Amino acid sequence: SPSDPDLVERARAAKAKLGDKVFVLGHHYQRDEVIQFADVTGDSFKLARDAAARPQAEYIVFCGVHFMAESADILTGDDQKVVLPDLAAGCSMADMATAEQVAECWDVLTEAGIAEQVVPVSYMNSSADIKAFTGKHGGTICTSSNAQRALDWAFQQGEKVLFLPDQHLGRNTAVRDMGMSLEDCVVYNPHRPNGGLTAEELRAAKMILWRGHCSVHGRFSLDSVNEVRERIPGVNVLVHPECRHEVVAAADYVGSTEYIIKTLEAAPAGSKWAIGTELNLVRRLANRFASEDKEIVFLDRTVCFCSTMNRIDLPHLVWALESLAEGTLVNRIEVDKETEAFAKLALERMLALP
Ligand code: CIZ
Ligand code: SF4
Repeated sequence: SPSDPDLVERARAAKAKLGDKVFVLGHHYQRDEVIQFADVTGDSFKLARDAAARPQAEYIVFCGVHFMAESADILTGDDQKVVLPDLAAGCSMADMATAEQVAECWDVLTEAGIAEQVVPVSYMNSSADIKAFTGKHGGTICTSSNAQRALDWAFQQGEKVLFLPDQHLGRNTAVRDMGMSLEDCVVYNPHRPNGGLTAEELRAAKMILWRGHCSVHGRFSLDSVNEVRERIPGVNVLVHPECRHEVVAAADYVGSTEYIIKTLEAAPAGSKWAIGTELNLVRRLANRFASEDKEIVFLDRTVCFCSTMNRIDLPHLVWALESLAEGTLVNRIEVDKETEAFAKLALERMLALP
């Protein structure tokens, strides 16, 4: 739906008034009405780095979700203030691993006598607290583009990996990309005593997967893949590694949002694609490539937008920009110094991955 012209004008005016003082980041999963005001678009890690490369921007308006704004605060300078236009824009996956639960898990691993062999690897989609836990215990962060390199590194440091918080990315990387078996993986459920695992099971496992998942990508099913193949003969199925293992196993191509975009850019005219990632991005790509005769459809028509990503809408963006233009700092996301230092350690290990 087209954006309200009055709001478009107000966003434009507030942004013009702020000039170089503001830098607007737009995650690939944001609405079109918001993306039109983004100075740069990307995945969460690329955006955090883009913000850090703009030290003259005093205000970083992050159109994305809470953990992304935290990551941007961690990677940007102290005098750069990160603003999240709606504080209710969280991520259900990141919320599935709290600091208390992860500390309890570490106690369970200690009790089982294996904590010293375990290296934590945490997906970018996690809170600053979880990133700090990871840094403190010798682990690294990963994205969906470098998860395999992160795991290779981790298995040089220790015998086992605790993968947080997305079980699917952890399992898909271990099994699909690294040749481990499903039996090498166990799932730690933070809502069950001892994670629902015996000490023997923990000792036998190579990958201890946290029981988290994405509420959007986790909804694509094997039926989604089978149905789209029947409906569109010759279709290429391209999915994000946050999808379930059976979906990834049945897909033709698997990769991060940046990989999905590059794959479609390079796709030949006349090709057909079913994409398993967030709907705002899939719709934009379908429109963008329609003129090049590439047919792009959403993998499963019953799956919806990421509801928390969609909380950032044009009214919230206008409110944030106008407040900043009037000199009022609103919705600042600020990670405390100690958390920031350990989280940064984990992020720096990722940056140093071979
Ligand atoms: O699923 C998400 O939220 C992704 C892909 C986030 C990111 O890292 O950009
Ligand atoms: Fe979180 Fe999934 Fe939404 Fe990404 S798409 S912000 S992982 S709930």
